[in-house]
Amino acid sequence: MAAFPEIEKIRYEGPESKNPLAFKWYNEDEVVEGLTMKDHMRFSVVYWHTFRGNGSDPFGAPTMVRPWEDGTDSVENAQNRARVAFEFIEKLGAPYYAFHDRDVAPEGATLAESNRNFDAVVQVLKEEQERTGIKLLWGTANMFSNPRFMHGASTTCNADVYAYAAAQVKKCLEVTKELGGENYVFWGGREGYQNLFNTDLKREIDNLGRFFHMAVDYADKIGFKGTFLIEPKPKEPTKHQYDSDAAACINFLRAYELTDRFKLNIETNHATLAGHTMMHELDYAGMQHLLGSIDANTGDLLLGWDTDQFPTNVYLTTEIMLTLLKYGGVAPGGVNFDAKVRRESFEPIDLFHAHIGGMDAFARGLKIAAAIRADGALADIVKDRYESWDTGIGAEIESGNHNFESLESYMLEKGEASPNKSGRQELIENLINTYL
Ligand code: XLS
Ligand code: NI
Ligand code: NI
Repeated sequence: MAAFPEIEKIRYEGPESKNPLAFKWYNEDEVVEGLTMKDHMRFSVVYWHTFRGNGSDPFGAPTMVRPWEDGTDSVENAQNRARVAFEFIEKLGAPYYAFHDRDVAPEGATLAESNRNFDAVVQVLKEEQERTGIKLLWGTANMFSNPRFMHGASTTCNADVYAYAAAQVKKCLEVTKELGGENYVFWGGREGYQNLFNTDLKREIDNLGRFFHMAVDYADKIGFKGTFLIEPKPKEPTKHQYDSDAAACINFLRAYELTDRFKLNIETNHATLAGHTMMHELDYAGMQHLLGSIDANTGDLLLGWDTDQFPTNVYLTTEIMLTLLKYGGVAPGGVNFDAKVRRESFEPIDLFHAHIGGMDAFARGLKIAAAIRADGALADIVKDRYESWDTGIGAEIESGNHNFESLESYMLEKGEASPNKSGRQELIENLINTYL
């Protein structure tokens, strides 16, 4: 039985359409900079918020109305939910999805039982992938919800829990491979600390590096070729997460010699929690060739936590798409909506409104970013700003032909530096608004 019988496949109707269940901007076959919108964005629906989010918050009970749920945590209910998930993703027209092991199947009393439950649901996921052509963008293991992970998983003080986490990632890698997953994500849900007095920082981070090497070794053993992605986040649930931002993750990856297999999955709300913009995090990862994928959402200026709202701000999506285009696109990553409907938006149809809005916001961002690039005015301003490096002393320095002594002689002879040019920030901000 269909879960959304009254909803047909969401179609592109153009900006003039008043139909809330149609795309106004996302036209999957439309070609922008030589690639279809579908291939530019590689949209992905998350299993956890969209099919497991129940609307509870620290102050209140679940609110979501999900008529397909039978109220139990059985494998049968999980299998049925998987079919509902694919009906939703198919009607939406997103090419990818992403999951945690424990979102898709119930945890059992033992690891072996959890693995059996997982396999039973994976069978349905596989059938549904084959039926619809929807693909797995990435898998990940939930190593933060169960109480055993209170001190962390790969950074825990309890070696048994570390072993449990390893076994869980091993299984999740096997499943991700079986389902053709294109990436594998590590978000360090409790990999951090609440208090440094009880924490052996070096031991925890060394063990984290060791854990990732074991993951790479096992991937090689089973022939999993997907990219590993670390998802930076500075806090929540711990007060300090080790993978706090792009720069911290990149330093870790280099120190533990993991940059050949790992990239970053950058999430908007995590960037803002870290005191950065999404554009900063993307640019930082991109310039180090470590930009792997994005978790698309947004926070709220008035709320200080990871609210995971759907992105609707076109200025934000323009910044994101401009930066993704700058680094050659997001593939083999994607634009994964790690976002949830508000607890007051409790009806199933709200899931459609939310995703349609996010996809349209990104489609507009893509078109605006492409227009900015085609026009070239912004690029010209930046080029002009750095013009002193293109010839003369700048070019000589950049080719490695100077040292402190030679630069001192240069400046002693010249006496004073050439005058600065205006940064033109306001002009640039006005210019960006002309494309919106
Ligand atoms: C939590 C993270 C999480 C990861 C997957 O804040 O965003 O949802 O994306 O474990
Ligand atoms: Ni998040
Ligand atoms: Ni995320």
